[in-house]
Amino acid sequence: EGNGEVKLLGMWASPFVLRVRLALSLKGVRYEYVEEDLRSKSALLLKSNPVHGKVPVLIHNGEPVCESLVILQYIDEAFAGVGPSLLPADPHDRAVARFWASYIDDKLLKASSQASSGKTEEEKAEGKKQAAAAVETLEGALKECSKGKPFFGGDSAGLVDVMLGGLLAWVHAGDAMKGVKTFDPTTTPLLAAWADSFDALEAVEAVMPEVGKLVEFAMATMSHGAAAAA
Ligand code: GSH
Repeated sequence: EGNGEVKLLGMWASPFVLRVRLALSLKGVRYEYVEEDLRSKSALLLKSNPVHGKVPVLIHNGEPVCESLVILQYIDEAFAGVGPSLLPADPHDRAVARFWASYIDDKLLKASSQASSGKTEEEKAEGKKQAAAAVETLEGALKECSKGKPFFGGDSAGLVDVMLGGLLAWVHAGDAMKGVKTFDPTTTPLLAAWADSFDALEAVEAVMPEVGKLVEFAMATMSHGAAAAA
């Protein structure tokens, strides 16, 4: 009611799409979800994101918005009257939240993808090391941003929570496959507690993909890649 027409072009396993679904769910914005086949992209996707041809794309009253971090900030502004804000009110607090949101893409995500798809074992090991360092840095950021509350956004989940939360399903899937704990309660107690609190939110549960399905998807993609390389 009153949101206008909201459509999201997505792919169920995409952590970038999940960010947007989390934000819409937390704010309580109703929307139509359209699943894309990325091997055979729809005309609507190619027309809406002609530069990258990637999901997510949010289409609001016929106007497309691309890039997950841009979409999240758009959602906060365009639906300011609906549900809680993702960004805090104070300009400096907003800047800090945006800083950590970018850090998650620039450092954590880059390092993690190098850890899993680096060209050499050395490259992978370096990615793993950098990802671990980024997680440690985020533990410190959580301490400062949350001021003793459960989320980066304080009492409720905000921009940084949604950015990291989008990766959470894949963190769980990766942990299950490797038998590790990325957000270890002994080394990163705040992030471990954060993950539990975030997963327990009703709005989050409603959109999180099943970890088992992601594991299956990862195995299928990996054997695909191995077959292609052979
Ligand atoms: N920086 C983009 C964002 O944050 O939205 C990344 C989006 C992205 O990589 N999307 C992938 C995609 O659409 C799915 S996870 N890939 C299709 C392609 O590259 O052709």
